[in-house]
Amino acid sequence: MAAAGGVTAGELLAAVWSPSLSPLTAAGGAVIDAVPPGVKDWAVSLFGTADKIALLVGMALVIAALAALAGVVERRRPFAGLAVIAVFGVAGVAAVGGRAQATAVAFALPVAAAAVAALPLSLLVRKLRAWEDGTPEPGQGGARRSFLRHLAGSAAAVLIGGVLAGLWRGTVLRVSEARARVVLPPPADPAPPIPAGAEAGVAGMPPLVTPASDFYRIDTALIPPALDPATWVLRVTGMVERTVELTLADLLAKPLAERHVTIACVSNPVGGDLIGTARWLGWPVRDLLALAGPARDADMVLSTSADGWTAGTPLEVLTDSRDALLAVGMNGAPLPLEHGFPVRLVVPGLYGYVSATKWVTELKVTRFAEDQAYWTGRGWSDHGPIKLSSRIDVPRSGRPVNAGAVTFGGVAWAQHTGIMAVELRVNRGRWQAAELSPGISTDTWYQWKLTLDLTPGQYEVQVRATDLTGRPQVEDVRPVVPDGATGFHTVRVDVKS
Ligand SMILES: Nc1nc2c(c(=O)[nH]1)N[C@H]1C(S)=C(S)[C@@H](COP(=O)(O)O)O[C@H]1N2
Ligand SMILES: [Mo]
Repeated sequence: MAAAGGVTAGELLAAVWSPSLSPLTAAGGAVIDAVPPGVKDWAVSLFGTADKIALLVGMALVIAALAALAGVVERRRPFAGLAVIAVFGVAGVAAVGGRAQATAVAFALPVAAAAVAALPLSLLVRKLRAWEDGTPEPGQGGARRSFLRHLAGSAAAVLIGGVLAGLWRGTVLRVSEARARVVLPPPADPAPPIPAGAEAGVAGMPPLVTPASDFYRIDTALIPPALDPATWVLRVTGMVERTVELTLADLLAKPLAERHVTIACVSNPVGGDLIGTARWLGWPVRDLLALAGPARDADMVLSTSADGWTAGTPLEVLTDSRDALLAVGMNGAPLPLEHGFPVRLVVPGLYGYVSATKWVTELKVTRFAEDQAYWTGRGWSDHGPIKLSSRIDVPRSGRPVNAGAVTFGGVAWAQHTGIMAVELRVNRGRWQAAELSPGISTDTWYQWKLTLDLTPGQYEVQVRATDLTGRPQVEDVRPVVPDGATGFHTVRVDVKS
């Protein structure tokens, strides 16, 4: 029962946090890899297409045998069985280590599973011993009844956990398969080419275009909603001449535009990494809104996600010439589940909390005076234009470097305005112009670099940017609440001789 509890807990946690690699699938994969080819062929010829089932049954038998051993030794000597459980955990970690999809979360799962298994093992064995040690009178049986009650309770928990894990895993797998079948049309309006030299070419800098797997994720969803693309609909409602309904097929048939856009979180501290650039494919929101015909006195669009989260975006920003997109693609693939599959909003120039609704299902045309979005009224401003900022990526703060030519590199952004200049200063000395790479567009971050000659010692290096209207970055240090942090990113550099 304890082993079943541990395995179920591991699978349940995996269903939520690591759908592509659970302890059981890792162990199964490890067994498949370890089996010599001859035995594999023999198994396939014996079980045919039932070879996966056979593997699972085999694993269940091995786990049951080890679990029985754990129970027997735990009954003889307290904690001895826990050692057997620990072996389970270590084997699970080793199995995860051999998998290509291994992540920190996946490594933690077998440990968590073993910890969960340890509890009922020691509890149930203690109850069992109490029952055995006592001299149970017929009809009395307090210890016996207590043992059986705990056994039944554990069984119920395992059953419920198992059903939940199976259902959730099934949904995620089904939606992942549906996502894999989504064919994105080529953009009618392709992304402008990335200008030569946009990559500053400094070793150790994050790439100009952030891979989806490295893209920061911020949302209130404990587990990302798994939406069936076949039944997804977006409704445009509120102060409009006519409500509009859009299916994914409708959306994919529209002339789509592809744009590089850098999105950022309002909670990104100065120098933080809650920011990333992707090539988004989508239909301009202004074209959708034009179909609906917003009322003259409307000034906000309240977008709602499948899980009830909302963002309030100025209507003007969604209808002006910028490419606010109803996005279906990220870096050439359908949106990942965590980034809003099947459809999200991407609005150049606004923090995510007022614009970037993932798993979007409704756009309500309304007024700021009438509707509040999720974070508005929770201490955050109802308007959230991204603040001009810059960051030093290389060298990393506190990482020692060799004396001589030290190359600094980083990014600067002022979405929809663009960057004119980036400067560095050492120990609050004079500002020195960095070499600014071209942005992909004014809607993306710009990379920059500057090589300084530094003698051994400790330095404080700061960066500041100026946008294309000539406005300098704000030096005043302000926190992320209520509408985004300001201040200069400052790093400490240790120059060794
Ligand atoms: N449905 C939903 N969409 C959401 C959020 C959310 O909590 N729920 N968070 C927003 C915030 S605060 C940010 S910064 C961006 C982050 O997008 P990403 O996770 O794709 O990087 O998503 C936005 N869209
Ligand atoms: Mo955010």
